[in-house]
Amino acid sequence: MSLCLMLFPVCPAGWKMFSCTCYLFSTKTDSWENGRQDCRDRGAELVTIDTVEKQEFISKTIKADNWIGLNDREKEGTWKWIDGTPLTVGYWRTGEPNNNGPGGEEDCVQIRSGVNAKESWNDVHCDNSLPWICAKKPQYLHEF
Ligand SMILES: [Ca+2]
Ligand SMILES: [Ca+2]
Ligand SMILES: [Ca+2]
Repeated sequence: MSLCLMLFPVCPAGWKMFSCTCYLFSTKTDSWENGRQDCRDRGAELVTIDTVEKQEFISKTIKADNWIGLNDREKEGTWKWIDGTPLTVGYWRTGEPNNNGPGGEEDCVQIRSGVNAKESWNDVHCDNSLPWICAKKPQYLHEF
């Protein structure tokens, strides 16, 4: 059993637990920045997807295209997670990222629903209105 599970992790009501992280799938839609702010207001951040297991969990949970915490706003073509970590493994759709859409420059990333989990990311305009996914660590009933 993992250390996390031995400490009895709990997520707030309405959040889902996966791999010792709590996830909130928003029901509202807004810009990437406003989604990010909503996560921060909840003591969380837009989700970082750093394992294929997380990618698959999120992919099968979402019912619509959702914001994730990845962007190239600072330097075009340099993808970073919200904590500044560079992207190592991405699950892009064929032809993406293309920085090229009807909204103009595409610097924020959506995970698409209803497509192959390993090919589901697309860069889109940051002002598009999408639901978003927040993530944070659980609280523990047993603290050392
Ligand atoms: Ca750009
Ligand atoms: Ca871009
Ligand atoms: Ca794109």
